[in-house]
Amino acid sequence: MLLNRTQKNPIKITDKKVVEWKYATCGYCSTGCSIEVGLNDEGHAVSSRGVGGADVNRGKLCLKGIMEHELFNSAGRGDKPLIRDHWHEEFTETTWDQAIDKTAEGIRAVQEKYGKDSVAIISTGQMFTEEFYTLGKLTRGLIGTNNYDGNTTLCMASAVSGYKRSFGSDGPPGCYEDFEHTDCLIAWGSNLPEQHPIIYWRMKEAQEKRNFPLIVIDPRVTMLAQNADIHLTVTPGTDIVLMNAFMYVILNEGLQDAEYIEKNTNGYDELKAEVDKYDPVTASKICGIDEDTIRVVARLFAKANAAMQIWTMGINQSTHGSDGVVGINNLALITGNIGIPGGTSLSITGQCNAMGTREWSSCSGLPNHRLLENPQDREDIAEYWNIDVDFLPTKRGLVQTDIYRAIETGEIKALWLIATNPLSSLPDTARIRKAMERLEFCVVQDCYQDSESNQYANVFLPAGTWAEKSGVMTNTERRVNLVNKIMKAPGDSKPDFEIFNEVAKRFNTEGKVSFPKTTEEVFEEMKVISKGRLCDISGMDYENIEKNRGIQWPYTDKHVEKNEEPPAGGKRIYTEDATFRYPDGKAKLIPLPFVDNNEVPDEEFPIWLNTGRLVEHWHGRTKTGKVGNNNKFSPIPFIEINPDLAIESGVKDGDYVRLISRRSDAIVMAKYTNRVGKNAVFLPFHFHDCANRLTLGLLDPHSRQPAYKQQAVRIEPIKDQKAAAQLSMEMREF
Ligand SMILES: Nc1nc2c(c(=O)[nH]1)N[C@H]1C(S)=C(S)[C@@H](COP(=O)(O)OP(=O)(O)OC[C@H]3O[C@@H](n4cnc5c(=O)[nH]c(N)nc54)[C@H](O)[C@@H]3O)O[C@H]1N2
Ligand SMILES: Nc1nc2c(c(=O)[nH]1)N[C@H]1C(S)=C(S)[C@@H](COP(=O)(O)OP(=O)(O)OC[C@H]3O[C@@H](n4cnc5c(=O)[nH]c(N)nc54)[C@H](O)[C@@H]3O)O[C@H]1N2
Ligand code: SF4
Ligand SMILES: [Mo]
Repeated sequence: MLLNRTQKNPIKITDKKVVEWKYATCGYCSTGCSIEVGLNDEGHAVSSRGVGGADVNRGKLCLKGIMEHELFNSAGRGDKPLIRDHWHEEFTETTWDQAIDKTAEGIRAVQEKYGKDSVAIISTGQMFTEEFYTLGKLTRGLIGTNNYDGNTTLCMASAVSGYKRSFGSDGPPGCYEDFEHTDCLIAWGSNLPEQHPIIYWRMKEAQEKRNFPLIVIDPRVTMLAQNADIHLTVTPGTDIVLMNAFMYVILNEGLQDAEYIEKNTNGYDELKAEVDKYDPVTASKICGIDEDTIRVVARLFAKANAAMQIWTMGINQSTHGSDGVVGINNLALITGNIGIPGGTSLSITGQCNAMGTREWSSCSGLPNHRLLENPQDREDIAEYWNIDVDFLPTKRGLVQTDIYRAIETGEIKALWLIATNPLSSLPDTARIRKAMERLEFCVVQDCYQDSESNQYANVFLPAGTWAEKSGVMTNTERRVNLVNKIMKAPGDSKPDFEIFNEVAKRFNTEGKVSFPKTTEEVFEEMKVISKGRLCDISGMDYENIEKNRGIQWPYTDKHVEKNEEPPAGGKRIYTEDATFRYPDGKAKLIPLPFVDNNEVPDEEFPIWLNTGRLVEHWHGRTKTGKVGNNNKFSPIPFIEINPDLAIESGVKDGDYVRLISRRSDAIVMAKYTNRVGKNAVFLPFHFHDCANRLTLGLLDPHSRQPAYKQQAVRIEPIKDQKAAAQLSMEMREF
């Protein structure tokens, strides 16, 4: 008798004995998956699962989400506040009161000696919106430094800047459902299957049903490119030339939506005059895409009933990052593809709450997209916060990348880092190290004590992370979703929100400014100041957010009054004529001359270095490096290298090699693959003291975001493979 499969080799799934599931939103990427954490009868978190009824992920999670409960018990967490007088001394454990006193005194002393702006505060896209809002109030309303920014300058600044320049405000116009309506999709520099796996799944499912063409523009054969109908391996850093050439074809073949342009935009003539310089033949010589392919894609896009563009870091992280975003918006505007189902220009955001920072942190301005430069906005916020309006600066201070330059020049003397790790994430590590050494006072507030930047801290404030606290986050499609507190933060560590409230007590000595005790109360305050604005959340509360598995903004009290359930307000913005955020309601078409200012390969450094991500890891790996099932896929630094280039360089598959740039060098393993061309290598930036030793990080002139993806290196084989292996093993340590 034949045994059937289950009898022969039964699959056993361990019963984790979950007695209760608790609701949260994933704390890694900006997809914003609804997640439930399973607790056993001892209250330990033993499992994570996707939430079936959630519109975003419909029961699914990627391999980071599925392991997320393991973070609660992971190695390297901080559980006691630590202090020391100089960064090269040993830390000593202390009480919260002393650590917070030292923080406040350190900030005050530097401000008294060198002025208010000599202290910089750098936050993140990885806290809750209520935490950003509270930190913003503390920084702008009480501490009073204008040099306050987030790591979002490394990530979303070009998208923000491009949206503002085109539409008069930040705010992505579309949503994931647009995949279900589109007739053509262009993805610029975005590797969805690895970086936003569940958005990819939504896109793929829609594509299988309706078979729309997918065009991927990326110098590397990513997993998304493998699935593309047309893959354009653009020459690194030249996307705007390609955009101009697409527009050349569209405008010169009369494929534009003239009525939409007339009703909704300004600047057509100026745009046309610039675009006319980029005929496909001229453009092809710069961007490396042949003239016929340029014409085919331009026509496909313009003739589609509804056409959509998405993009991520291949565009934002460039010396033309902001222009790239404007170019994408230009293409959308001239073809009438904004605010319609399937027709949009959708920035795929990075961190879980990068959008929340953009909306509420006050980093680049004041809460809810208000501007420091606008007197009415300053008046409004000063009144809400009960502070003197003259205390607020009248224009934005330095961004993160410029803050580091100001540390070098001695303009900035103290730094408070919150949930960001510049020593691993900023370009040119050696330069960052030198800057950190110059600081007179540094506070690091991180959930992991082994974050590299903590080497330079005078005070370490151990924070809770993700579902060790409660609050909301906004995802890529403007969906506000809730994280409930599921576990207590380890040891004596505290939620960031509580830390901010404690620091606030030291600066709010007259008690004039209110700092509510719970994040839910903060959310209620935010609702009030959002009323009537683009990002209006006045119809939301924690209860209806969880019930709906997230609500997209705008969702207003008016919707609630009329009993209109979500998604009544927020699927798309700019859906009607002339609703853009410039005073006349029209969007701007902006000409984009191409300036060739990148570091490019030459004789000495003949190979492009492209840096980015892997599906299993998160940034500097403080989190995923500790989760076995994530870390084991790629525990050591490696490059993707084309076999032809490798053989020419005397490098075997699996050899350790030395990469050398004008800045420094790094030891990595060489992995053969045809994903990269013969003139380029791809290096994931997840490993300590590796990718960013090599990067140059030229800045975009509008957004000041670094160009992490374009620099030049050379490769040297290594004779002593054993020693190199040892070095590489050390780099995996924390
Ligand atoms: N697993 C995982 N997921 C993540 C993250 C993570 O660390 N790990 N981080 C999150 C964050 S914060 C972000 S910002 C996103 C980033 O998400 P993505 O931007 O999708 O990821 P990257 O790998 O940084 O870069 C994307 C692509 O840009 C391409 N590229 C390089 N140069 C150019 C160019 O000149 N033109 C074009 N068109 N493309 C180019 C690269 O080849 C690469 O394939 O991912 C988020 N999701
Ligand atoms: N070469 C290269 N460099 C890059 C990029 C690239 O593509 N190439 N991408 C850039 C981009 S897009 C980004 S977004 C940045 C990311 O750069 P970083 O912000 O430096 O990245 P993370 O490693 O995520 O750092 C977050 C820190 O916050 C801590 N943390 C996590 N959750 C919490 C919390 O709830 N509270 C507190 N207090 N701490 C917490 C983590 O332990 C970690 O130390 O890297 C940039 N750097
Ligand atoms: S796709 Fe992003 S949000 Fe969803 S589970 Fe994975 S990391 Fe979390
Ligand atoms: Mo990012």
